[in-house]
Amino acid sequence: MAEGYKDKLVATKQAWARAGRLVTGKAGDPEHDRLPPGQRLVENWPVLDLGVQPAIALADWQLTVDGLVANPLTWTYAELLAQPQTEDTSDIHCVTQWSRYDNNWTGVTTQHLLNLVKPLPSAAHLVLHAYDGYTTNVTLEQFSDDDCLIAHTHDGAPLSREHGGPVRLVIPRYYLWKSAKWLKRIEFVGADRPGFWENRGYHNFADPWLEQRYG
Ligand SMILES: Nc1nc2c(c(=O)[nH]1)N[C@H]1C(S)=C(S)[C@@H](COP(=O)(O)O)O[C@H]1N2
Ligand SMILES: [Mo]
Repeated sequence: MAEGYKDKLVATKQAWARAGRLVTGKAGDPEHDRLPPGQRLVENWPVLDLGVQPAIALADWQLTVDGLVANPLTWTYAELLAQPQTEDTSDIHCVTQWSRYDNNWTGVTTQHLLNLVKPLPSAAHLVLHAYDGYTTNVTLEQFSDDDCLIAHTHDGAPLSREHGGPVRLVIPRYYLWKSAKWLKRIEFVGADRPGFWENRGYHNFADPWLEQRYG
């Protein structure tokens, strides 16, 4: 594991995944409920990561989008801001059983990005790479959700370093470990490639309404 990672915390969470901790076994109904099964509402915003919170100056931040796309690209922070900006409010759900309502995000929609890079027909999966070495995987379909943002602003303020600033992914329909903080690279691939937590017992798809905590 990379230097500075909280190895003990990772081992504990991996053991919880093996033991199926925190699973209630109930299915939720997003049509009628707001809180997915087994979750409790928090007003604060907990910080969870591997213990390495990279400091990336705005002048140094870059996002590379590559792999199976017709038009790979790299954005500087200024180039990200020069794209059409979208504001969206969504709830976030963490696998460690807390949910936080009404997070107001500003950023670039993944739909806009997809229109620019044009995934090849073979690009069914994505790997999100972060500046701390973290990775997580999503399907192209998950990534295409209209509330999925490459976000730089939260509740009107620049996203703080501890929560993934300058830029993180926000994919609110899935457990929060899919929302890569300190986003560095979006790689389009043909075959699914599980990421950091998916390789340690977390569910590959991570739908909180189906309580897909572990898989
Ligand atoms: N780059 C990176 N992104 C990450 C993580 C991480 O360790 N590194 N942890 C994930 C996990 S497990 C969670 S629960 C959320 C926590 O986001 P927050 O600290 O903003 O609440 O970030 C996710 N994204
Ligand atoms: Mo997490």
